[in-house]
Amino acid sequence: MAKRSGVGVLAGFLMGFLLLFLRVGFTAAQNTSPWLTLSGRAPAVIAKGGFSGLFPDSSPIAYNFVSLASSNDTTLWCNVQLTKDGIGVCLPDINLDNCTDIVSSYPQSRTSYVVNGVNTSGWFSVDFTINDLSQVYLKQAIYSRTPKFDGYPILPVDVLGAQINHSALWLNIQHNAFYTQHNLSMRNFLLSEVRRIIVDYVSSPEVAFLSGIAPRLRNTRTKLIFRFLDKSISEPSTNRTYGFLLSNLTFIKTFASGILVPKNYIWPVSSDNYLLPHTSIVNDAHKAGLEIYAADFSNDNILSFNYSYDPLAEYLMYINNGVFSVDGVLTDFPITPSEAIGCFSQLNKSSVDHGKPLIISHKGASGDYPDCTDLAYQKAVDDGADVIDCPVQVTKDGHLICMSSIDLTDSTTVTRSQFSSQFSRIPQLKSTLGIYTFNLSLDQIQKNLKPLISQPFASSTMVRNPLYKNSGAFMTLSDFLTFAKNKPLSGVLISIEVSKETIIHISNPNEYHQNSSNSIVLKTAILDDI
Ligand SMILES: *[C@@H]1O[C@H](CO)[C@@H](O)[C@H](O)[C@H]1NC(C)=O
Ligand SMILES: *[C@@H]1O[C@H](CO)[C@@H](O)[C@H](O)[C@H]1NC(C)=O
Ligand SMILES: *[C@@H]1O[C@H](CO)[C@@H](O)[C@H](O)[C@H]1NC(C)=O
Ligand SMILES: *[C@@H]1O[C@H](CO)[C@@H](O)[C@H](O)[C@H]1NC(C)=O
Ligand SMILES: *[C@@H]1O[C@H](CO)[C@@H](O)[C@H](O)[C@H]1NC(C)=O
Ligand SMILES: *[C@@H]1O[C@H](CO)[C@@H](O)[C@H](O)[C@H]1NC(C)=O
Ligand SMILES: *[C@@H]1O[C@H](CO)[C@@H](O)[C@H](O)[C@H]1NC(C)=O
Ligand SMILES: *[C@@H]1O[C@H](CO)[C@@H](O)[C@H](O)[C@H]1NC(C)=O
Ligand SMILES: *[C@@H]1O[C@H](CO)[C@@H](O)[C@H](O)[C@H]1NC(C)=O
Ligand SMILES: *[C@@H]1O[C@H](CO)[C@@H](O)[C@H](O)[C@H]1NC(C)=O
Ligand SMILES: CC(=O)N[C@H]1CO[C@H](CO)[C@@H](O)[C@@H]1O
Repeated sequence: MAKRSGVGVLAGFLMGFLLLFLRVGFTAAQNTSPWLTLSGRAPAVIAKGGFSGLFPDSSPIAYNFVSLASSNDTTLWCNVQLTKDGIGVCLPDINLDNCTDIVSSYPQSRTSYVVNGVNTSGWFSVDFTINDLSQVYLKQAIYSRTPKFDGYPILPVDVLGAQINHSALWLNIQHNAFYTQHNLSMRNFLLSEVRRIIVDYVSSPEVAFLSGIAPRLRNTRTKLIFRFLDKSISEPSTNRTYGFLLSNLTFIKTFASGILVPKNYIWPVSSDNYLLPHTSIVNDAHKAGLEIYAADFSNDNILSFNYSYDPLAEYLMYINNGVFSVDGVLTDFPITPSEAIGCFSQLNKSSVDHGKPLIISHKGASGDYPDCTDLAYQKAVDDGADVIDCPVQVTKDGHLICMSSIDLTDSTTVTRSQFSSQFSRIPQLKSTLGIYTFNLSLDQIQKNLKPLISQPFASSTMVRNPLYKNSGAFMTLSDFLTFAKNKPLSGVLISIEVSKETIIHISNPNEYHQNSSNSIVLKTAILDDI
């Protein structure tokens, strides 16, 4: 499943960008093998507040960017709030303090209201007219994302529908009960809106709201979608938990044509971040005649180790797993599901190029297993790499071994072995101390050391799968070539990072260090015939 996991580890969303620009012009799939969605069509990509992974959620730039960086059938999602004068605007949060700079224009207007039974303090759209809000600007609400694009105006739903290019529109009505308490009618807003603009989907977590408008929207193109929240939360109009409501999808079908669920309703994740077996909800929903959409996808929040931080791998688990496909995904980064659907689903594995560009592994699938081990190379082959790579180092007794670093402290447990004190300082290689491959014999390495998974992003808390941190076996160059012989590869790459010559010729150790940390190979060879 993890198509590219470990095969060159870059932040997943950046890869998404690169791939898009290589592949502009693809269309969402019209494959020969049918999708396992309810309709048999490709799953929908729903851009939550536009391209909100990069730009402030619901800003004009976030919505406009979707048409540049997503498949052309992407649906735009707007989370509707109502102003004091009854205008619908797109804002991701009922509390404006969370997503705008309102505190600077209206510092005195903080209030508290009960929202679904919870006393909530902040700034609320019910206290401001659309004119008041013209002085308020959107800001990035997730602090790990860039604030560079803060400062765009709040967008009325009308303007989104009429002036921003899109192929479909999804309005989410999260807080009908709250607006009703404030004498504002979401129902009236919506019924007048559908006369002015085309609304493809309306979702809400409130049963009474959807069942109330369902008769009015029957025989229109607007689909009603019931949104499930966390299973323990009570649905405000039935006073039943969402977990309870899930047990009767026939009831949901009486007023909705689909459901939207948190993604963990489908693939639950354990408390230590491993993916548990999938539930039966997708097939259950389809059996009940309901479409099912999955929410909460974002490239910078990939929690389960099973995905190796590869958001593409995550989408493929929901749309191309051989058992079911959701009917759509709600995402902050619409480019990635666009790729998953348009480029990486239903690939013909037996065709020579697997339908994709040449993929060269980076020390095997080193995001999943310790660098250059048998397990890392096997995973790279399983993931569809075309070329696997061996950085060659030399042992004391002259054997050639695949090892990502000449310094054993980088990728083995040498510091916890009987050789832990055999440090040397070799300025041509490293300004600090190291224990080098050429200081131990092959036998000493294989018998006494274990591989150690690399952790290039551990400082940003992206820790690699602890289950495999010392797994796998070291491989000599000869083991590597034997392994590669019968595999469906187009070649191997052998890199010689440090030769006698380079050590002699590099006089400035910093210069070498810079090259080696970028893994630039000084001599490479692609062998077509293994
Ligand atoms: C998307 O692009 C494809 C070809 O590039 C085109 O055939 C299709 O009509 C477009 N769809 C929409 C909704 O614009
Ligand atoms: C958003 O608002 C809620 C209260 O509605 C608050 O608990 C939360 O901390 C806020 N988040 C941010 C990012 O401001
Ligand atoms: C809600 O919280 C605010 C601030 O914490 C407090 O002043 C107010 O009295 C509370 N309202 C209710 C109804 O509990
Ligand atoms: C919408 O897209 C069409 C065709 O791609 C283009 O001609 C038009 O200028 C776009 N409109 C806006 C408001 O961007
Ligand atoms: C809503 O309207 C009712 C009846 O007209 C009134 O009693 C109530 O105070 C209003 N509530 C708000 C929040 O304006
Ligand atoms: C919801 O259920 C709780 C406890 O079961 C009860 O106290 C409350 O009155 C109910 N609310 C409504 C609106 O039925
Ligand atoms: C499920 O909902 C349907 C339709 O509302 C109803 O007829 C049926 O009795 C419900 N089943 C259960 C087990 O509650
Ligand atoms: C996730 O990874 C764990 C550990 O490798 C494995 O036991 C589990 O089966 C995987 N989950 C799925 C759904 O493949
Ligand atoms: C997959 O590719 C193989 C080899 O090119 C070809 O023979 C086969 O027909 C393809 N299968 C499909 C379903 O396209
Ligand atoms: C490691 O090997 C180098 C080169 O042969 C040698 O100079 C150094 O003393 C050795 N270090 C140890 C601790 O054996
Ligand atoms: C092979 C290679 O890329 N060598 C580079 C090492 O770094 C120096 C200085 O940064 C470059 O000039 C070399 O081209």
